[in-house]
Amino acid sequence: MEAPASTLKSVGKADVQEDYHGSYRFAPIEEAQVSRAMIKRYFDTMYERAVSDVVIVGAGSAGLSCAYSLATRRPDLKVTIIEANVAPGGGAWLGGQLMTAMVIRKPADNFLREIGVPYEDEGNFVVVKHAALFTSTLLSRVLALPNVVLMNATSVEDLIVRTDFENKERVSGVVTNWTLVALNHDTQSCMDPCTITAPVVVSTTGHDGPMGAFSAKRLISMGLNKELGNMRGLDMNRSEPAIVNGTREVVPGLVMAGMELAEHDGSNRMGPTFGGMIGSGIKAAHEAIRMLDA
Ligand code: 48N
Repeated sequence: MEAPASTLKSVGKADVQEDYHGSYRFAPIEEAQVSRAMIKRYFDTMYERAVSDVVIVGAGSAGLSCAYSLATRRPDLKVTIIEANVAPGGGAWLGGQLMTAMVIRKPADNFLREIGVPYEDEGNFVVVKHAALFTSTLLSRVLALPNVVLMNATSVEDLIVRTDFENKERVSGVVTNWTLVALNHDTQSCMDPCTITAPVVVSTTGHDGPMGAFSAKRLISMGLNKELGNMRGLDMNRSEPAIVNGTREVVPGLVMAGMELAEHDGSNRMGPTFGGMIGSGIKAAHEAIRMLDA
């Protein structure tokens, strides 16, 4: 029921004043204007992105590096990022053991210069003074790109799978729900999800854990893969090239990257160094473009 016009009349010329001596004045507003400003934008976006070109699952360092590389190389593509947490960024807000500095081994420092993150050069590696400086800069660059949409507080609960013309199963999108709903399926009767179809899905959901390694585990439970490789012990020199070089289309339609790939392949972990996540995300962007152009 439309609110009475009188309460939604356009306010006169805003008599605003930015004053910090007691007479700060805002432009007047109607509560419904705030609600409608959010509702229209969010649900128009949700409607438009129900069909995307690439869906990236997980906005950690690998997923965000992929989103930036993909969306800048191919501004024609509709890139939609689905992130379960309210706060995107995954594990990249801190370095290791809650310490704040972030170590990135060369040549991944090239990406820092590309997005404009300052660092200290230590020879074979560089140090960003606070991991949040890297993650917040990368997030701001990604969100400023016109062809990228981030849906946070939203979980991928399943994968859309179709049989292609060769009778092979192909991942063709994701099944989504608000994360608070996804976490409460056992407390309420069926709360059905929504869907986003896309010819390419990039899964970067991180280590195994309550929400992590989502696609790696789902591919097994749906019979598209036999078993989880299970990430091996820490070996920085072995793990980072293995993850970057191993980033690939693991089943038709789905590229896996970042620490989720370590769980899928059984490669080593690298601990508190993030160059492998950056390189894996960029490689995933190249893979997605290859698949779309095939
Ligand atoms: O940061 P993560 O966990 O994952 P990556 O692969 O981007 O980066 C991993 C990196 O932070 C490390 O673990 C470092 C290098 N340590 C290595 C080591 O040896 O310990 O980001 C994954 C994101 C998170 O933000 C999750 O909330 C999100 O994915 N996520 C999901 N989002 C939507 N739907 C889901 N089902 C889902 N599952 C996880």
